[in-house]
Amino acid sequence: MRLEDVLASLAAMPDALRHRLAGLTDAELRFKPGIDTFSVLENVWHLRDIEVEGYARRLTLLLREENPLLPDLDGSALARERRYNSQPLQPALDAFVSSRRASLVILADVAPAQLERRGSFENVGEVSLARLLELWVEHDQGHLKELDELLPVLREPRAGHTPKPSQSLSR
Ligand code: NI
Repeated sequence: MRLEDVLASLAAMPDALRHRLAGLTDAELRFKPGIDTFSVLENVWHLRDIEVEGYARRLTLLLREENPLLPDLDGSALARERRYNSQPLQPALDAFVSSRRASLVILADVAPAQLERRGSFENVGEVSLARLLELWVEHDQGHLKELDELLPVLREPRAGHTPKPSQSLSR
């Protein structure tokens, strides 16, 4: 992906997320179609934690340190430990959006040569900043797809199929 496409995709995520959350009731937000499938709310808290404690942190490490270790995160463990499905929505959404905006400000000043900076991404292997940005976009897109499979089920729970277990729980 070209850098400008990556940045455009990352910048579009807050609105893409808000669009999918619009009009959902509290019960719909928290509805879990299966034990291994995230609710809408769990998806949003997961995105918040992966954004703030995952990608924003990895971006800083890659730009500041030589060959840093970029920690992975265990998304399903965090969802249980932090009781995502018992939390309010708005703080997660606000924190996601504000962290994403701050990262985009940093990324706007990244020089092409910096895209070749490298680190060791736990459970993934050596990555360049360019590759990290692609993984970041893939993570967004994976969760948008998951939400797009879940939302029709919320509207017609009996008619809908059961969504597959949550994907991209880590990283
Ligand atoms: Ni994920």
